[in-house]
Amino acid sequence: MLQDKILVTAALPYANGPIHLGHLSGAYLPADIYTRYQRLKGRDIIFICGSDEHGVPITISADKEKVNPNVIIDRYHEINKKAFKQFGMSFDIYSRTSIPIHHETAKEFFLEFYNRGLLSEKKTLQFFDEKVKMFLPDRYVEGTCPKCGYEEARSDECENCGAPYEPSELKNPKSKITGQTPVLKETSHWYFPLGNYQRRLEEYVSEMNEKFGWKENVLNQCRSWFKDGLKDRAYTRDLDWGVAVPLPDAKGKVLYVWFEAVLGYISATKELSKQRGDENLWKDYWQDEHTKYVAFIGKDNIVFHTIIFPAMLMAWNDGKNDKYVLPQNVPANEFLNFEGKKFSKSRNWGIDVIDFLEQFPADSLRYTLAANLPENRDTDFYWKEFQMRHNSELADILGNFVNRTLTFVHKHFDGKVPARSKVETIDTEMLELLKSFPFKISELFEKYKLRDGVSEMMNLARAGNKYFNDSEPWKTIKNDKEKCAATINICLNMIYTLAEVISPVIPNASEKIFKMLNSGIVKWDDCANADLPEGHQLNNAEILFAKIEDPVIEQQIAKLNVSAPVQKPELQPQISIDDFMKIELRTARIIEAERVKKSDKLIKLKVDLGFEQRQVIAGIGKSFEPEELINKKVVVAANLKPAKLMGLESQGMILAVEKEDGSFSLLTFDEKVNNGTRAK
Ligand code: B3M
Ligand code: ZN
Repeated sequence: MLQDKILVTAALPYANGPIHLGHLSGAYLPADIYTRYQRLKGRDIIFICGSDEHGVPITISADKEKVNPNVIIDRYHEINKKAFKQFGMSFDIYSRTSIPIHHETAKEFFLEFYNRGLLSEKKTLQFFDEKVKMFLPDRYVEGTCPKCGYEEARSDECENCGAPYEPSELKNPKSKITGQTPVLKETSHWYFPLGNYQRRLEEYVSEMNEKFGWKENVLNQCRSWFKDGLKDRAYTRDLDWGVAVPLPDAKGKVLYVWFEAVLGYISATKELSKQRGDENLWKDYWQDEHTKYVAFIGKDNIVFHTIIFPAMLMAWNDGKNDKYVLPQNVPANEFLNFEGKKFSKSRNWGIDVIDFLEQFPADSLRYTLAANLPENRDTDFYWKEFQMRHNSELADILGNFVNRTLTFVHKHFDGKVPARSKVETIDTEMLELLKSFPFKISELFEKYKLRDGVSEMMNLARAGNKYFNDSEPWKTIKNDKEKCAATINICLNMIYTLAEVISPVIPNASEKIFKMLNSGIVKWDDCANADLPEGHQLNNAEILFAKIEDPVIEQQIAKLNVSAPVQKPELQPQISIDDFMKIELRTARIIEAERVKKSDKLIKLKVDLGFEQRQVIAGIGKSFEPEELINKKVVVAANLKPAKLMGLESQGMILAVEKEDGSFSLLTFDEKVNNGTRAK
């Protein structure tokens, strides 16, 4: 039996920057295609989204610009809302987590857990910046790793060697806000006993998977969390931006952003209830066991939607309250990259959605992204592929089929649907095939195989062109007008079905086609039986997709290679020439290289300085294989005091630059320079 209601949520993007194409591919476009399709199926569905406006990502952006976080969230909430609208996202509501109803909802959940004694208060030591009187979250502290000596380690974990440690073990800690040395101060937080829910969560995931087929990438992440064992999690933070912890003596504490952000889906639905003047609307979806709840997200949010949020809902449901539905499926996508690399705002790699849509039609972007969704693995957006999909598929296959048929009707049949009285095998076969498409696409969409559904939709247009070619109406119009009429009648009905099945993916083109057909959209299941009546008057043909010329695309590619202005870094205080000359920079050739055991970062090198050979331990293991390093001529800081890394002595340092993605590029010399030559 079909469930009668569907609740769809799409991850709430942080309102600290503009969304890019990767976000669209990861969660938003799949959610929109699915929702639009379900609406055509006649299902009772609501589609919820909004801005995530709390958490450290917001405060970091605000600090960078030296403004109040409100300025940041107001700005990006509006920008992203507009971008989503232009892209054709058909949310029922695009809410935000700064609204009072959300604060109330989040507090209600917290208090429910607190009052039932589920939360335990634990004391820990955390860094505190006395100058700004604030506790520093992990990303706000930097220091030297107690294990490997890496100088940009975070307060609880080293990015270089991966070692976890207590904040008190970090050497030379510095506050990123003031640059001062923070002190360790006792703080207390409320912990949720996530581990107690492990067994039930495992059962939940496996039951949902058995019944509804979860994606392998999602199951794998769940399994690995279960394997490591779920641990208690602090659901509060020391921060002054967020939902205040609703307890006395909790000044300066807010709810952990992920605790409240997932509840944002519920509060957004409550807001929708208000807007629609229907107090119970949100309960009709969230608290009705017949609701099918589908949460669309990107791969970095999986654990929060398959473990953290379900555990919260289970905990709530254990009380005597109305019970919430849990996600029935979490069809998370992998990432979309851009021209072979990760999107990066600071490196000017990628394009904002609004900029894109100022120059190209939303449908072309939707189609290109949909045809290449990262459903099972990361995929890439390439400008050239975008041009190809637009020109060779949307214009040459879909647009051409519609256009040649409509033009033909206007030329030879006065723009009226001709009769289908003389049908031959080729025609009945075509009609049979036509009927199968909506079912095929339906089956794929129901299983979240949206990319395959999209390719079927283009296959229908392909079949249309083939049928048109094989039937040769330009010949039959001269010698068998009745047959010609049947061909064109069938082509028009194919176009009708096409207009319907493309609607979830490219809604604007769909609307234009229906207008040309002087007709309107019907229920999905009826579209294959569409029988445009004989004599039905059609409207004029319109070009659906104008070609995108090469120079337009080349201009976009050229923009990428201009590097973005980078922020001026804080430079060290000036030094004299004499100070500089104290550093002995000498050229050396790498003669041996091997990985340091139990470290993926460190490589043990032997370098030849001409006057002697030295052992140097370099943290470049993630960027190079040892073999690649042999014979490279590098620059060594040769008068550094020896240091020990993982028990091995390092007698110098190799000069390298760390790129933004964390990988290294070595400063090298050509082989004509003698070993041991001084660089100055
Ligand atoms: N804001 C993370 C993100 O934008 C987070 C998602 C919240 S979903 C409730 O990727
Ligand atoms: Zn380390």
